[in-house]
Amino acid sequence: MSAVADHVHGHGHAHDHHGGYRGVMRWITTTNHKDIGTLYLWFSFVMFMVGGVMALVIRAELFSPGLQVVDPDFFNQMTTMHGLIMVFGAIMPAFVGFANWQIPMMIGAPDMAFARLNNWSFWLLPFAALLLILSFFVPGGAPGVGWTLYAPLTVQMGIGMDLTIFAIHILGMSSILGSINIITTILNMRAPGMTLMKMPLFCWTWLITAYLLVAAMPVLAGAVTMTLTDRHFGTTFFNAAGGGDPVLYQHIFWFFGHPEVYIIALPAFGVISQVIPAFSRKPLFGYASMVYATAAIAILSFIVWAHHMYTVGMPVTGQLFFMYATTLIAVPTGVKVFNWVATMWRGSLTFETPMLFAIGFLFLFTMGGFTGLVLSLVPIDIQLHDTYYVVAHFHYVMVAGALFAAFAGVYFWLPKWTGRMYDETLGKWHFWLSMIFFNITFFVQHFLGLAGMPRRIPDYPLMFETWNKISSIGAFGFGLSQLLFLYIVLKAIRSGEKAPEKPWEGADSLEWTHLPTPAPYHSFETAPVLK
Ligand code: CU1
Repeated sequence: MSAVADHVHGHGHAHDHHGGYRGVMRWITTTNHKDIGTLYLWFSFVMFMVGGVMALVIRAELFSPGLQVVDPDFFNQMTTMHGLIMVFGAIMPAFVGFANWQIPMMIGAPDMAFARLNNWSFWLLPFAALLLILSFFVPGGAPGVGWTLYAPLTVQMGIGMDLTIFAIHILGMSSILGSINIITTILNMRAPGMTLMKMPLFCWTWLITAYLLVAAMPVLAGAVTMTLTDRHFGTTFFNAAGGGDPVLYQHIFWFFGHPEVYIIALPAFGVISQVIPAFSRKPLFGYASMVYATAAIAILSFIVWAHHMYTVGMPVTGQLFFMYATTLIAVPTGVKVFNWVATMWRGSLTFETPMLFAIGFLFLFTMGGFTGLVLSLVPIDIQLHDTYYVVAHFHYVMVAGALFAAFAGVYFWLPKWTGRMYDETLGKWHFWLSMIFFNITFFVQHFLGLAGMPRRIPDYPLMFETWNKISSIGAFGFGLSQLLFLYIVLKAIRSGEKAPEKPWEGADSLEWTHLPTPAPYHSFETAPVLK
């Protein structure tokens, strides 16, 4: 690493080995994008474990028919907090962590545009997480209303609901501030020669995601604020008795909620679009069409929200509009999947752990997309609404989609981030265990849903027992497999072999993801310095 680059990018790492007060203060006050990226990623992992334990409580209860592990109230609190924590605490911060690490280096910027704002964006998160956890310990406990926080149930909940609303405001602030930072950095701080259409695709997906966040998060803030005033200040936005409408809540929530799906998915697409070219030793196929497909998905994501609400009693015209608009999203998504496969076509493929997770993503995310297409069809959705089919569908998108992409990204960039290699054999074990247990957990949930098992209910008739047992066994296997991931990362950091300059045998992470035009820099560690 050159002295200049070290000064620009490596600041802070010199203090790595100071413990105690200075060590703590360094992480609290850091304005370095790499430090903040690391904080985001570790925070995300901790939340992933917390949300994961909640998932296991749910699966333990559903292992057998009858009530045995938890009472229905606590079960509802688990489904609610599992969802909120995984979406806002685990998945979103993971990709903001990737953004912090990668975007400045990929576009040749010395750091993020607003370095101190960046620090604040991160440090808001632990307080939001604390509020969510705290809600379990107040009278009435956490709100057991589902992560969607539907009215009118939310109006009747205890003070835990208010803590949750406050937490969502803070999470939203963090996301909006982070997005402003990402947009400003990408639009203003690219190195000379780094035009927008030369950026690695990961930067494009985050630029578009950041706009989605700025547009969608305030809508969620509005929804929970209206809930708050309905609860405490005598408004009746969602109360029919006062002239309001509970369905209004669902419209507002899903106007945020559907773009949120793509806020999670687009950065995952970005990671996959870096990993697949690298391990195919070919530039990304159809770069421009990838950019346009990403933008098209983002725009379409704002006009499909009511596909979550086919059963509320909307006019057939409305159902048809939202059905056609939703099926339209399959077109740009298909363009992406085609381009990933075409990138691999006749490439010099190797199958290290990041590529395994990327290919796993490709298969399973595409399957989640297809079940999404199934659910977009009104007559089918009316049958499957609020069943385990829906749960299976979005876990293919969230776990095998977003989480597998995050794993691909961690294994791919860990050598660059830490200077050390992870244990490839153990990495492959982590992939195969995750792949197998994921499918044991979630594939069978399609059958449960098709047979009519409702979601968010702690008990079920005997006929659902077999698949539930299998699903629960899979879930515990999946959970345990993630401890292996923690071990692999810690082992790499502490005693991993020194990583070569280009760890992937000629497939440096940047060279192969650009258009043929030479990028302003080729090596990760020697980013140009802006004069
Ligand atoms: Cu949706």
